[in-house]
Amino acid sequence: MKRSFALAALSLFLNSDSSLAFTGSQSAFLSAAGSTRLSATAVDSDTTFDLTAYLTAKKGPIEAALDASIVSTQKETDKICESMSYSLMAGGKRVRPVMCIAACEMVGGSEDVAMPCAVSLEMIHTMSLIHDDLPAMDDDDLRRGEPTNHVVYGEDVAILAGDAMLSTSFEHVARYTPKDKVSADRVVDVIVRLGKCVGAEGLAGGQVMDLECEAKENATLEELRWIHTHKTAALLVAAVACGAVLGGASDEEVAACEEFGTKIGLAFQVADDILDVTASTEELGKTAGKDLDADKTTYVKLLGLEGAKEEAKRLADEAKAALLNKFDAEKAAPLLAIADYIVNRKN
Ligand code: GRG
Repeated sequence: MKRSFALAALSLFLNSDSSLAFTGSQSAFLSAAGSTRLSATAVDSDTTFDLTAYLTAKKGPIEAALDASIVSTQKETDKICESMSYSLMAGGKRVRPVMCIAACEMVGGSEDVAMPCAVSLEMIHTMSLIHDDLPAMDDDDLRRGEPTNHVVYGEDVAILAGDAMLSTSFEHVARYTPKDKVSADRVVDVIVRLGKCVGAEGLAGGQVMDLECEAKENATLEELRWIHTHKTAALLVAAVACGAVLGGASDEEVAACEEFGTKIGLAFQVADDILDVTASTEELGKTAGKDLDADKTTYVKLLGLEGAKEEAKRLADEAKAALLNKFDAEKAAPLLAIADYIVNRKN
């Protein structure tokens, strides 16, 4: 019971601006979440961790860093910067930035070291949403509870805003990662990881395979796993691995983060497929039931609703086990709690 309060409060927190997060009954709701006892059933991660407090502490700095990251410096750039900021600041749960910072802190690094990368990750994620919503892709007119970028700015500007946000993400992490705290080698490693997770072995490759499978009558579970390992999990892998690299992790620690990211990234997608059939458009901030209506191959279609729920839980347990293989539960507590949130989220 206590845990479901925490999850609902977390969902509220992650999707509301700071003025909404602590008002009236919502405030009571958040404090009811209080200190959440996280007890992973299949792995030995019994620990007490206040996820709501952790996220409350992270939300302000992340939103401020995102807001400051796109600035028009001349009137000629006003339009494209407005279009970029429109989608970047439209809300969103900020899962990837939080995971990057949590991984950095887990290995002994600090928030400021990971923040430029956290911003880059959210830029990459947001640009992928802008392009995903285009008529040539998923053709959607609602995202994060607002009209999609191309609906407001037109297809031409939306494509260019996505392109600009992608290149700005690389500029941002290279320019602003503190040089006195992180070696140039580690920054290059991070840039390589970000580049890889966007390209043919990441979001873009996963999306192409997704489009190919849409045209197929019966895509297999193996094909679905390939698609989402690349389209969805790759960016979550990059988030935790880059955070760990920036925090000074060893190769073995980074490898544990990669395994965690792959499993929890797939679990994230299974949860997304479940929400497509169980949540409303209002709850999701995007069109609900779209995959179902299109008879798209999803985890729910292949495994059934209960089977998909079991798959999500199995993947989350394996993700947590991978982390606990290398880190003690105290240090890993934020990422373990976020893993639970990812499979139990309401949007
Ligand atoms: C990256 C070059 C390049 C092109 C983009 C369109 C495309 C290629 C890829 C699609 C990527 C995509 C939309 C994957 C789905 C991932 C997913 C489950 C998104 C939802 O993420 P949430 O729930 O969203 O974190 P919020 O709005 O909360 O941030």
